[in-house]
Amino acid sequence: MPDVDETVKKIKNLEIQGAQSIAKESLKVLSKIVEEEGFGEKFEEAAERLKNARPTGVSAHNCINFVKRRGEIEAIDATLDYLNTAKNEAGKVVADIVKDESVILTHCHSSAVIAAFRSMLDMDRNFRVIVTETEPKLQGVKTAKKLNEMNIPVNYIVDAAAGLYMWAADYVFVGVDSIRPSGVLNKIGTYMLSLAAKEDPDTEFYFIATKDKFDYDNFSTLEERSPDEIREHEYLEKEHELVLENPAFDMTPWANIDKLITEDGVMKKHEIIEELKGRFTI
Ligand code: RUB
Repeated sequence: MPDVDETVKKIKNLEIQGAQSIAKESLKVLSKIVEEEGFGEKFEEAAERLKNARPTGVSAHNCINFVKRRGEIEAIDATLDYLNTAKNEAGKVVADIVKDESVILTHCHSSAVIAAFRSMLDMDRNFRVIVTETEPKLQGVKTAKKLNEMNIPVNYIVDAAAGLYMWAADYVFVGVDSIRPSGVLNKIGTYMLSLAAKEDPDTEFYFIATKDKFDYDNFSTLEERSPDEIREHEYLEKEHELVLENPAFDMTPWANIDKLITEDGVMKKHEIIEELKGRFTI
């Protein structure tokens, strides 16, 4: 299955990253399979591999299961449309509530956060963005590049500087991999940012998501990636009596979150818990 192999490889090595992009690319591969062979064995096998390629982002799991339940190719296009529309709607909700002339700190690369910045531009908001480098693999560079293309002023900092820069930030905007009853999963370092924001009474901490990020089936786990991604020093390239660990995601508890924003608006904790009792549908 060349397309499936290639896409799974790109998802695993982060060429395709961010929960929503992973879901979209997975749906596109499945669409080709359905066109050629329908919802048969090949679809089932590919669906399982794609859903499990990145076990923290729950979006692919939800979207693929929705398409399977519907069992018709039209559901794939409808889901792709939903993902774009819902993200833009969530972006508008954000743009409506943030104050003008604000400074926003962001971490990693989230298409939902980019959509919020785009809506803020559409509403003529003035703002600048502090972007953390997001090690390993410097995923913050992707965000900085995108913001530059959008002519949004950027301050780029190393991850360890985020606590110091929190005083300058009015908001922290981060994306979402999975929404759980106990909190929100996102790129490693998000939890630490939430703690720093909580210490600063002038900084609000926002997660920006769409409803495909709710972990209705208790599916997501915190992905641990290869320690090879963090062997940046020659000392670490050799065998030593140390354990190299590379967790890719962490969980931010509800107590540290000011707002979770989706296409439905700002969701309250009890609404989130209620939503988690249902299942993903568009
Ligand atoms: C990306 C990451 C993003 C979420 C949300 O991690 O944590 O914040 O996936 O992204 P990785 P989006 O680069 O390891 O996939 O808003 O695009 O769904």
